[in-house]
Amino acid sequence: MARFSSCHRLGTLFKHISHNSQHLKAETNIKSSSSRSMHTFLAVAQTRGSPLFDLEERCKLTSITRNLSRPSARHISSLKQRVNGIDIHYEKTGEGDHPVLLMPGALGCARTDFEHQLNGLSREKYTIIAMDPRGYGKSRPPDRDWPVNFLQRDAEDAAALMKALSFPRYSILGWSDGANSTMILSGANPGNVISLVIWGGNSYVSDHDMKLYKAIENLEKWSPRMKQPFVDLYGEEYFQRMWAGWCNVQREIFNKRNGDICIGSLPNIKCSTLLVNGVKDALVPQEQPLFLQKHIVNCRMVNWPEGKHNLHIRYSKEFNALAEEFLDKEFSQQL
Ligand code: TYC
Repeated sequence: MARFSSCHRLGTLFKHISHNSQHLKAETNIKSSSSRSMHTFLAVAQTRGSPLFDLEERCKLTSITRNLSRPSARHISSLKQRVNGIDIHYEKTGEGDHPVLLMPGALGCARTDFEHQLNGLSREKYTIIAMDPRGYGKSRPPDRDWPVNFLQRDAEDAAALMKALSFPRYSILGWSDGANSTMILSGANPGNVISLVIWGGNSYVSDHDMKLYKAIENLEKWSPRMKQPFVDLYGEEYFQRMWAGWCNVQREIFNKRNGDICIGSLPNIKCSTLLVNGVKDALVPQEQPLFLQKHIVNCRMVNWPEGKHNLHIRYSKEFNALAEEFLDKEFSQQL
């Protein structure tokens, strides 16, 4: 963080980046073939583009896939592995030579966030490990707590999990907070990561984010439909406690770490990185992917014009195809 400590607020400082296209290194546009009609949502009266709208959409889409007792289209094993003193739950499928770790977003877990990848990515090419970070999903106990370095801790748990499962080298797909912990893992363990696919991540907390937290913090403003999947997963009390913890720790990162989530890790990411940019992501403004693209050495950004925060769920077929093409190329080059 030392390098950036002179900046009063990173978000303000780097806002100009989103207007400055000369930072683009390799950038591709993707056409979303899916043309689903927009859903009508209840309660909170969100307008398109508002953070709650995106959250609601994520919840609705994940609730479609969230029924944990539903038989899966393919065999997925639910397993536990003790790492760093706790039992980490993970889902495993596939028998391919290429190990791929999936890292979920805030409050999410393997089954809520990656049902479409667990069922959709090739089981012949990949061995897929989707992890529930500690305190999320079925990686309880312990309950989750919120040290300011909670994403570093998730990164260490994930690296330890893959080591314990005897995967010395693997690729990672990381979404949102999972993208952030994945960038930390890759920066700290460059020798272990074959390639990286990230989307919905943010490497710093900006003024914009602080305003966003104010809008989404109060659970009373969430519609029942929005809350229900989390309540089903965690129960009302634990969900409320976790959400408060997550919002608080973002503020702590802003105040105590000058907003730095994982900026220092970016130059240490040596592997080839595919950054999928949901152009309509209402949670993560465009300055964030542009910043990542600028600071990750070997980074290709693909713009998804219709993509929102949950693009891997909404456009799962296209997303999986894009990820597979990238993963396969990187894997063949390292052989
Ligand atoms: N990182 C959050 C997640 O994992 C999404 C998010 C990003 C929320 C930025 C707010 O300002 C924000 N779902």
